[in-house]
Amino acid sequence: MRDAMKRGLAGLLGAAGCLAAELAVAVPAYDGKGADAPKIVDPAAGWDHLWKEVLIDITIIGILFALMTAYFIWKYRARGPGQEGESPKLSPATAVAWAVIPTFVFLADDLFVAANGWQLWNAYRQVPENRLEVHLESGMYSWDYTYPNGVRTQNELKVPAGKPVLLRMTSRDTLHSHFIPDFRVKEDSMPGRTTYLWFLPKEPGEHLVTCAEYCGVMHSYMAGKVVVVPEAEFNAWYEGEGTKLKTAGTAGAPVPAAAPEAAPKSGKKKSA
Ligand SMILES: [Cu+2]
Repeated sequence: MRDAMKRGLAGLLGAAGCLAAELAVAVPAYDGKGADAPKIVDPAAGWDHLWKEVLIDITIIGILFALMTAYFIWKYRARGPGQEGESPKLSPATAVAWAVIPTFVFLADDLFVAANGWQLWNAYRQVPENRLEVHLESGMYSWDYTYPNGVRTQNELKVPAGKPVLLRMTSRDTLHSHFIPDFRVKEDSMPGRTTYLWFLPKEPGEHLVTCAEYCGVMHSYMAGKVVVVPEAEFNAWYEGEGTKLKTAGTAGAPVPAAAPEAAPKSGKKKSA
């Protein structure tokens, strides 16, 4: 019986070792263009990585618990009519070990996941220097983007592939949440405050934008898209639209500056 208990505890410790080794992997970095381009830590890749870690961990923990429970049910079963099964007589030290060791094993795993989550959160808040910065005003029920040259679009954010995009966001009415599932980013926008999010579109393509904060009866229709195009195509569009604005003499008002408390820190911790 003692041996069985020891084997159980050894199994738990072994599983803890596996979890620790698997969790020690750092958030993967995205290799930017060119050898001397600064490495951009892509939060989307980190998000996927962390999500996989959580799935692996809860699977290992779940299987471990199920196996041990099944084993104990079988081992201490009733062996005849009128018999209720026989539980082991534990010494105080063994009883304490059974309570404390599993608790710390799984707490340790929680702390590893939390530490990786903290690292990932920092990657989400560290905006790369070389970025396209777009102002977003959300409202019932549209996403209104303003580019640095005054060009405005609605419900469609056109961006170049391979360049980080920073959105400085506010709202003209109530709370909204700008959610781009493919880029694993979601951030609230609200009146009187500027919030921000950034993402790294790598390849040309289209990605859904949706509102993730119930904002009114048409909330579910508040959808848009991010259109990622090759850099040359983006530049041609951007300059073309800018020229049209200048010619028409209706260039948009300057993009409002971000509120100081919302100013994102750059990769080098300078204020943006
Ligand atoms: Cu909304």
